[in-house]
Amino acid sequence: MPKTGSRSNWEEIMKYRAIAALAATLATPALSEEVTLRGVTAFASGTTFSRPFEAFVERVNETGKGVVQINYVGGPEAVPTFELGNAVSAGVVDIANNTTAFYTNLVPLGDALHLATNTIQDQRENGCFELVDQLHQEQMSVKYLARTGDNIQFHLYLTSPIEDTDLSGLTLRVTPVYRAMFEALGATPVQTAPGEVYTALERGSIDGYGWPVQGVMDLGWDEQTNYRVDPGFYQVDVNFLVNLDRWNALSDEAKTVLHEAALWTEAKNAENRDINAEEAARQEEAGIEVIRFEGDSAESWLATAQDAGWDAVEAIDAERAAELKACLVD
Ligand code: 173
Repeated sequence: MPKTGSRSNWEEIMKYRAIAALAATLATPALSEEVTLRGVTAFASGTTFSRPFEAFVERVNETGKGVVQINYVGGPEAVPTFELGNAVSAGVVDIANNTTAFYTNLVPLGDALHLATNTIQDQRENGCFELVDQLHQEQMSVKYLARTGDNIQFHLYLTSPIEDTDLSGLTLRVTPVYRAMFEALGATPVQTAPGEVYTALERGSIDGYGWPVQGVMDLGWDEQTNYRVDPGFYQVDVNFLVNLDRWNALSDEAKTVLHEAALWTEAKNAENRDINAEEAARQEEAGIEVIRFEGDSAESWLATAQDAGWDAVEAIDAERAAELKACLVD
């Protein structure tokens, strides 16, 4: 082959290679594989505190076509309630719907989240979101993606009436949410997953339990419940957590899909006020009577809730507790 021809051939090859390399670079995002995340919820599938996550999954599977999808595996039948924190931390699960009360073993200061009096929208604005995200990343190796449950309070439910805020002599089902408060009021706490509450009531091994205003009917607990104590206290936090390695490996496009669906979900927290009222009416229809503390009793009930709650968080880490309190409490 003539020398010139060989050179031009060589140049052609090099040119082709350069174009091919450039094309490959440009084509990478379009050709990148759709990522599928394994999702698990800490609450029974189809019940109140799984529903926002289920709507989120549906949303992501719609808006994230070709980019990111969530394979919703299920609830505590797939991963036991108090194990889900470890599972998402270790990457056995990629994305979890979980409340801090179920993973205090990993993020003890998470107990501060239900003491918030502002909303997740406020927390995104005032920097609290970053602080909470940082805690989750450092202590649990998860990305804190979203918070649901704003505007929903917790209550004490009972099988027999009480006269005042003294809970001594009562054995009450708790999670870390209620423990400090109920103990401060003299109760004997017994920690169980939600899945064990019905049986505990049926057997008479507990006199009552802590639970939010929503969800009692979903779980059929109204059959074993005679009283709800008002006022409610604290504010539910049910969070979406993504395994940190998995999150970091996602494309920017996939992260955006998840982030936008998170904000979309959080905007729906506003609907909880109406749902609370509907649920309270349904409880009344089901025969659950309200024991309402008024005046000084109400004040001391709520003050004990706040004080005992923050004392417990401060005992874990006073400095960080103060930082959290400054941005979670109005
Ligand atoms: O009572 C509980 O199991 C609990 O702590 C909780 C937290 C958030 C939502 C629902 C229940």
